[in-house]
Amino acid sequence: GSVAGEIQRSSKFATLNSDDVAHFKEILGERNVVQDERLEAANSDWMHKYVGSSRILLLPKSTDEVSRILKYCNSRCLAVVPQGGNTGLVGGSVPVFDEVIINMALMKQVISFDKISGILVCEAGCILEDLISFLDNQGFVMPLDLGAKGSCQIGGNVATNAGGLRLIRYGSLHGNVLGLEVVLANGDVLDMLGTLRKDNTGYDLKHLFIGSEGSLGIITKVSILTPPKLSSVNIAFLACQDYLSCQKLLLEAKRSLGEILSAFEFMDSVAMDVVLNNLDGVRNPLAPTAHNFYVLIETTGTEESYDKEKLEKFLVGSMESGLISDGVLAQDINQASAFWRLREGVPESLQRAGAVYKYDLSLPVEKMYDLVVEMRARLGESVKVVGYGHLGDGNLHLNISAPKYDDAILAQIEPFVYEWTSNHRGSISAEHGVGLMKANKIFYSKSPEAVQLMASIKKLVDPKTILNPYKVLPHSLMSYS
Ligand code: FAD
Ligand code: S2G
Ligand code: ZN
Repeated sequence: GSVAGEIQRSSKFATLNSDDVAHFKEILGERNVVQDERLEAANSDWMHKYVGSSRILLLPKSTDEVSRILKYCNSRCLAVVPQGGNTGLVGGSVPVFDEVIINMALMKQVISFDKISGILVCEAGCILEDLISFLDNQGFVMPLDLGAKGSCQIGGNVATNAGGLRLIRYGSLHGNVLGLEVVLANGDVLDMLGTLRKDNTGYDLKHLFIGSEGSLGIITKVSILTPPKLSSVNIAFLACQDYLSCQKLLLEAKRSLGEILSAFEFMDSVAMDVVLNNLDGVRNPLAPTAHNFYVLIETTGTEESYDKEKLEKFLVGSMESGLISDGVLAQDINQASAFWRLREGVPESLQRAGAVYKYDLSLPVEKMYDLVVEMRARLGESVKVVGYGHLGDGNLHLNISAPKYDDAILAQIEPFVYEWTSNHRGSISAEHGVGLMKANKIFYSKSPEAVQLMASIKKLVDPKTILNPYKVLPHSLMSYS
């Protein structure tokens, strides 16, 4: 990515030597110290846009091993990058230079599950999809779902404060996470693994680590409140002629579907074309008419007939008032999955289409699509400008798809897109985090005083700044040189 080209490896950090390798093998055992071809995947992010040059990948199996590794790295001033499923999209999960990679994949035990309260305690390396399946058998659901569920880990979800497809219903991880166990840079284990819904005794420190992107500590255990699985889930795939109708449809959905609304996603016609042209086995259920916008609505309730009647009434009303120009209600689980595939498949189809510049923005809903229109005017026909995302959360995924990465294109996008967002008092990162990509852009969305306090907290908790250096905070405040 562009930022890496601008920064130098900090001379503060030691370089890995054979004693270090021997020490890691003593702690982890030979097998879980990796220096073979598996390093290549660990050094490159999901988009293959950010590539590091780490010479070692460590796979701890327990909190104690994480503690002993960090204590050692801290004493040696070896920089480290905590890694989960490596599905992050802002360059936060891979080394910039030769940082030691600590991947949590082996720490994937479910520790306890309370079938009455729905409180799950598990290790950070649990893959989201595995937790979804585990809970399904218990009659519960995870309070988040995202397209990366097959690889992302709950530790990475918490570290990035991942939003995803159900935030409109279950809220953010700041509300669902009840406790964390975190290992600090010096090896101290911070046990905040409470399972209480309410605990007002002192500062609620876990919130510092939710969204800290590996820069304040390594999350080793998570305690999370999981909602009961409800029996009636319905999906509708709708078409709108213009963006204003999408907004009005959102308001109408909140009003007339109310408590059963559980997802409200939108994608424009360019996104639909990219999906249809790059994924196999998908089709537009509202063809052959081409529409300008598509909306996926999911309801989750307890009474199938009641919910279906409510949804059908909403669809008929929206059709009559012209808010939607077409629509279809999934008749079975296959159709429901096919509708979700169209939405969840956008990132993968963009990846297959070529180079992609991703902007994950929070914006006032009424203004959101103006930016897509302005970007199209700015960039012309040589690239595809795609607008989609979690409209219910005011979260736009603006993706610019080009045949290949080209700094001339980047120069037309940045800083324009950040300035536009800042001028509309939006956020330059709604859910993906800041990572490496936006470490020096944080001032577009946070005041200097707030960023200064973040840097002070960072230096208090990680004085040698060995945890995920060059990420999240502006390099000017972090004295890497
Ligand atoms: P990684 O990518 O491995 O790491 C992400 C960050 O967290 C890094 O800074 C890393 O250092 C840190 N980290 C990882 N594990 C730990 C730990 N145990 N302790 C401390 N720090 C840690 N994101 C959304 O918010 N919403 C979406 O809807 C969404 N959809 C996606 C769809 C696709 C197809 C893809 C590829 C990605 C999507 N993402 C989405 C982005 C990404 O999946 C999330 O950010 C996810 O939470 C990252 O989890 P991970 O385990 O892959 O973490
Ligand atoms: C989604 C994936 C990231 C992107 O699909 O909700 O978070 O911009 C995104 O492709
Ligand atoms: Zn998203």
